[in-house]
Amino acid sequence: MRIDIISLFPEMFDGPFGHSIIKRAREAGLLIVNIINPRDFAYDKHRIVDDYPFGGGSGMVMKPEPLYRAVESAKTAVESNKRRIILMCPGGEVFTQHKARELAAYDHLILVCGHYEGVDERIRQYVVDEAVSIGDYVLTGGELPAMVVTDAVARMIPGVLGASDAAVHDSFYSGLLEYPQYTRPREFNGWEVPEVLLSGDHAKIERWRRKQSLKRTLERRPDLLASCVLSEEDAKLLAEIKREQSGC
Ligand code: 4FV
Repeated sequence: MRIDIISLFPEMFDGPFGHSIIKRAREAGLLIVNIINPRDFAYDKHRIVDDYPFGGGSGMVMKPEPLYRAVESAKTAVESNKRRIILMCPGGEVFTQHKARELAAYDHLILVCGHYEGVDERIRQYVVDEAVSIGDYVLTGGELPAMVVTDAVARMIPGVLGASDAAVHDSFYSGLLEYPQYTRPREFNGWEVPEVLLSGDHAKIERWRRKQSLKRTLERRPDLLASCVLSEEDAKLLAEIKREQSGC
């Protein structure tokens, strides 16, 4: 997969994309990340990329021309019929694991990072395919959201997480919160590891983990429980959890 990111601050990406899993994925050629600075497409003497909002108001708005040309340069640089152009902004569809899996099916993503008060509306209207938000809060720029999307999508690329099925055990993969994880030592500060995990009985361990995921999701994110597909076994486990919670 190739991800072109349109940003006025290319250096911001050095850190997050220069370490660990993303760095290895890039070195392995599983992921190409390229940052394009719209200022390189501002041809006036002062290379202006933002201007005052029509109609007045505080702050500056990113101009359409440098952004348009930057996106066009990314489109012409790569032959692709599975491309998605996304504007990172608070008004977009809220990003989820489901969205990450959907975007991982493309082979070319172009992520447009706004800054200041945002980008000229004609970019959202005529240049991008969709807008995506990482959450209902306002950031100083679209760079952090672009990093979040890149990280979550990269994990879904086969081979990026090493063990091919690692992502399958993800939180949210099954729509439930993840089960608790433990590692050595067995006892720490008098804090024990649940016996079942040391039993070697994989069926019991799988059942315990599924029950823990259901219990956590019921307690912390019942909204998720409502939207995921539960098996017969899950229904039995949920009844068991509720009985235990009601002390019966
Ligand atoms: C944002 C978000 C976000 C808004 C104005 C950048 C800022 C500035 N993007 N999810 N939340 N963007 O706050 O994606 O241009």
